[in-house]
Amino acid sequence: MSRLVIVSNRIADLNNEPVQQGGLAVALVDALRERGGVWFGWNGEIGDRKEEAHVEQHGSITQISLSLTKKDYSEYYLGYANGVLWPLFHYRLDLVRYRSSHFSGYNRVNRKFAAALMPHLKFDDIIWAQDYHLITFARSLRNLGCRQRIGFFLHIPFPPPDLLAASSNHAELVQALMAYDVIGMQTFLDVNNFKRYLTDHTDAEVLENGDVRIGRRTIKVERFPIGMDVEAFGEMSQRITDDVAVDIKRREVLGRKQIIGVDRLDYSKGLPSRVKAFGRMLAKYPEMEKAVTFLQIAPPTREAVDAYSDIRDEMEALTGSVNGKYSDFNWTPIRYIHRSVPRNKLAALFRASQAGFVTPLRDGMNLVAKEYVAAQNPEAPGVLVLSQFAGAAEEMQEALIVNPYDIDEMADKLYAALTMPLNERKERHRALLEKIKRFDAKAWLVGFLKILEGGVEPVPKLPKV
Ligand code: ADQ
Repeated sequence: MSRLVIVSNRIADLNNEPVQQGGLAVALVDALRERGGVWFGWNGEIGDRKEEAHVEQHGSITQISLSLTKKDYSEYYLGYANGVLWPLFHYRLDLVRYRSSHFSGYNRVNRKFAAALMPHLKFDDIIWAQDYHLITFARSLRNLGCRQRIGFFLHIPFPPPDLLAASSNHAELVQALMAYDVIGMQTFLDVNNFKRYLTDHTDAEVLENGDVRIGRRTIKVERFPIGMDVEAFGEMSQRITDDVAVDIKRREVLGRKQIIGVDRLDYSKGLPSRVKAFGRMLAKYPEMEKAVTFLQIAPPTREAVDAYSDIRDEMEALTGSVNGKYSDFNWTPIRYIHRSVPRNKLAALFRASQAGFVTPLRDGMNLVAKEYVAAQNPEAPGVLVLSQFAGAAEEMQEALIVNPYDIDEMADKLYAALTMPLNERKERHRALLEKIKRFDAKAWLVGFLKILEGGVEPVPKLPKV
C-alpha cells in the first residue's frame, strides 16, 4: 500500500487525543496510523528566523511542520486565504478585501510548502491536500518535478461561476487547481458550480462520465460529503459531566427546554439572524417565555480579520437586547458562551437540548448538524432546524429546513421543533441517523482515497434534491 501524505494549513495535534479535535482529525489520523504516512503543514508558529522544516515521528506517522514569517501570515493566511477566498467562496463578495501583494504571498507560501515537502516524498506516495489554503499547492509541486498522484478536498463551498469570475485572479486559481488529479467537493451544487465555471471560462471539457479533460490530462471531480464518527460521538454524548447533569435536573424541575447552537463566531454561520429568530419566536409565541432557553456557544476565530470583530459586536448587542427585553430573575433567555467547550461536554449538551439550531448563510457541509443528530437519544430525540444553505441540507432533508434570511420562517419552525409530537421526532431522527451513518468520516476517507489511488467506485449517490 502506498504511503499517504496529508497536507493541510495547520498540522493536527498528534500529542492530544484526536477525538478532542473533531471528526476530521480523527478520521485522517486513523488512516495515517493504519497505513503509515506523513502529515505536513504549518505548526502554528510565527517567527522571522529562517528554519528548516521540523520532522517528528509519532508511531507510524511522520509529522513535518514549518513556521510562517509575519509576512507569510499576514499575506497568505489573513490576507488572501481568509480575506479573499473565505468570503468569496461563501458568496460574500462584499467582504472580499483583495490586494495583489496578498495573492503573491499566497503563492509564495504554497511554493514554500511544496519546496519543504518535496525532499521527503517517495516515488509511490499519494498526496492529499486539504482546503482552500492550498489551491495552488499542486502546481508548485509539479513545477518542482513531482509526478505522484495529488488530490485536493475543498471543505468550503465552491461559488457559482459568475461570482468567482468577479474576483481577481480567478483564471489563475482555477488553472492551478487543474494540477491536481482528483478534486473533491462537499455537494452536488459545488461540483456543478465548478464544472459550469470550467465550461464557461476555460478550454477544459467536461466528459460524459463527469471527468474533466484538460489538454492531455484527465481529472476526477466528485462529491464526497464529509461526515463524522457517529458511534463514537453518540457514546460520548451519554457520558454526562456533573455540571451538565445539574443543569438538566434544574430544567426538568422548571419544565424548561433548551435550544442549542454551536459555531465558530464566523459571519458565514448566520448567528445574528439566529438570535433575531429566537427573539421573534418569543414575541410570536408568548407561551415560550420561560419555557425555553437558547444556549449559543461561539468561540472567537480569526479575530485579526476586520469582518470578525464586527460580528462579535453585533452578537453582543443582539443577545443583550433580547435578554434585556425578556430576562427575569430566574430566566435568562439566551446564554451566550464566547469560548471553546471540550468535545465530551459539547456532545452531552447536544443530547440535553430539544432543538439544534444550525442556520449558516452558506456552509461547505456543517458537522455540527451531524453531531447534533448523532448525540440524540433515539427514544426521545430533539429536532434539527437546518439552513437550506448548509451543504448538509443536500442530504439531511428530514430536518426542519429553513431559509436563514427569513426570520419569521425560522421563528415558526423553531416553535414547530419545540412542540413536535414524539412520533414525528423519532421518525425524522431515524432517517437522519441512517444518512449520517452512511456518509460518515470513514466513508468520506475511503471514498476519496479509492479514487485517488486510481479505483473507480465513487461514494454512493443520493437522488438530487
Ligand atoms: P467549520 O467552518 O469549522 O468547518 P463545522 O463543520 O461546523 O464548521 O465544524 C466545526 C467543528 O468544530 C465541529 O466539530 C464542532 O463541534 C466544533 N466546534 C465548534 N464550536 C465549538 C466550541 N465552542 N467548542 C468546541 N468545539 C466546537 C469547515 C467548513 C464546514 C465543513 C468542515 C469539515 O466550513 O462546512 O463541514 O470544515 O469539512
